[in-house]
Amino acid sequence: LLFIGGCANSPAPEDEPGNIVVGFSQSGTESNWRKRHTESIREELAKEGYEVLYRNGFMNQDRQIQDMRTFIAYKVDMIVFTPLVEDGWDAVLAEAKDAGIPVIVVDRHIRTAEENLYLTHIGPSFKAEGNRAGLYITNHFQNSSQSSVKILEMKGLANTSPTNFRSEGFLEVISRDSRISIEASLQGDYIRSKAKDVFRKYIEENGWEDIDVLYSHNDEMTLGMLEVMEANGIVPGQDILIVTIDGQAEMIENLRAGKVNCVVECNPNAGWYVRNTIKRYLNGNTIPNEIYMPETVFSDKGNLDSIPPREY
Ligand code: GYE
Repeated sequence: LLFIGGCANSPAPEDEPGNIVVGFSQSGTESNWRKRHTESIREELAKEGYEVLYRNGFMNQDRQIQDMRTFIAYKVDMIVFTPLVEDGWDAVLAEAKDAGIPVIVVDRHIRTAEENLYLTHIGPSFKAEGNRAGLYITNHFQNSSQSSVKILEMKGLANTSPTNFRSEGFLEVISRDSRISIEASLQGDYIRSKAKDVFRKYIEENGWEDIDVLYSHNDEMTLGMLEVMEANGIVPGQDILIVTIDGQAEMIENLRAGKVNCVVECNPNAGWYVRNTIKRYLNGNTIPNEIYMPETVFSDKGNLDSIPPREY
């Protein structure tokens, strides 16, 4: 079991890496980004010698809650969990707390009625990602004589912090230029086929000629929309300026080919941070409530030759 004491000179006998069991509940496998995120965490925890019990929730919250209950029943030492949505976790987190099992929330944020139901949250700043996407657009049109700039926003899954913050951060920046506005916001749930269908339907009904910019909350949805554009004679990156989030390898190729204009990185490599946090916690260190991961942006206005190789 877990050593929670703060005295560095008297390590508990249980505090041996081989004895630590971590339950890792992932929300799904909807994107290459997510697959890399899962691998990153599993790889790093294995390096530390922790035993990892892994469960995939397949984008079903009830299933994810069931997975966490299984970990509690197994009396794991620690739960790492990447929540599908923001709300609805209070009961299972209280059960983990009663069982004395610390929980680390990774990637998306959660909202709980009671405080201290989990140890910490580790993830990127989704608001900063939205800001960066907005900045690319305001910079791009800064010296243009165009009197209006209309944006189609393809949102990720509702009731998730990346979706809310990516919208909020984006709006915050584009609202500085009164010519720029969101013409339509569609919902693609971070899923390629969903965004493809929703976008196809949108242009069937509204045409696309009014749209100057596509702002897409993730690469998988952008890939689906690129297929629709190409099938409809729209030249992506030219007829419509494209800003997308994540930075999957395939999207970096599209950026180099001029099919998309700006890729805001979302860093999936959470593994090292999770590993380090668990280790520090087991050693009795105080853990901050929020741990941010660094990220950057790649665009046709930057140096395309210096983009680090992608492993996702
Ligand atoms: O951008 C997307 C994935 O929650 C930040 O979820 C994550 C998002 C990521 O499906 O590709």
